[in-house]
Amino acid sequence: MPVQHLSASATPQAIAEALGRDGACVIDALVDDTTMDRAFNELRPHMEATEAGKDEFSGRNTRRTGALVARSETCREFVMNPLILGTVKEVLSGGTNFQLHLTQIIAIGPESDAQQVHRDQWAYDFFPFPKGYEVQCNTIWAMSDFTEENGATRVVVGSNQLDDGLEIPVSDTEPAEMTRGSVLVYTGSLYHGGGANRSDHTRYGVNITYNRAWLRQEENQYLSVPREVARELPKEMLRLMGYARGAYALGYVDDLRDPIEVVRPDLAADGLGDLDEAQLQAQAQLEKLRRESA
Ligand SMILES: O=C(O)CCC(=O)C(=O)O
Ligand SMILES: [Fe+2]
Repeated sequence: MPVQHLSASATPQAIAEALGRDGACVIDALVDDTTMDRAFNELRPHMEATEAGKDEFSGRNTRRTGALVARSETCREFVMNPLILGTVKEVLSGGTNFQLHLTQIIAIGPESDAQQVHRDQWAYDFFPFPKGYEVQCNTIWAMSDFTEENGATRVVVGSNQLDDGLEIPVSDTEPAEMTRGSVLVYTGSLYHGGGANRSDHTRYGVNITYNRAWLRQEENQYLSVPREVARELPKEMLRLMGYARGAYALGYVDDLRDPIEVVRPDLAADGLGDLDEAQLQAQAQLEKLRRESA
């Protein structure tokens, strides 16, 4: 079954519904060519300086360039895109908060084989999260047209509903073809992998993923984005990067301080950041647990 395409005017709810059913969908033409050109030019020197992967999974002819928040103003816009954030909020609902998990250009060079089919949530030491409980909501922004020939991401539509730990052959997947500026959105439970590149040019995708804030981030935002850069970023972006508590207690600094104060001392007066909300949610969770066990 091919992956469903939605227009950029779709609602977060409609996108989340497609993800709940299929584990993946494409939002067509979310940004234009000029925007993608800008992102590409900002990142070109960093991509050129990036070495190819050192194992089969990373791809021996694939370059993965990260720290996009530090390196590309345009990618900051991608990270904060309201339609994407609205969708993530829907998919990861039922928890206190979510955060940025990783940012990475994936440049699959010619003559690359297909990547092993996997679930991104296997990064969590293969912990078998319950079926239907999503811990990640992920995006790949097409910086090139994605075609079957040049290594479009390969997906198994509906595989979010399958058992964990399956070995799925590439022949059971299909390419999520899309035009440059479109975005593949998928859950951490979707079986997928980078496609083989049989063309003579590199396939560029911008992988930006989000996860529940009680889990560790794949890309360490505190060390990937220098303090001098972080200091200049909008508060909402810092919160998303992890300068916030995950639920009630995770990630505070020294005397239970809100971590955002370390980069933005002026925000100390901002109060407890998202703690108020976290306290309310923690209380509600506790009451629910008590009701269930009564
Ligand atoms: O580059 C792609 O199309 C997907 C890569 C991927 O799934 C991964 O590295 O986890
Ligand atoms: Fe993946």
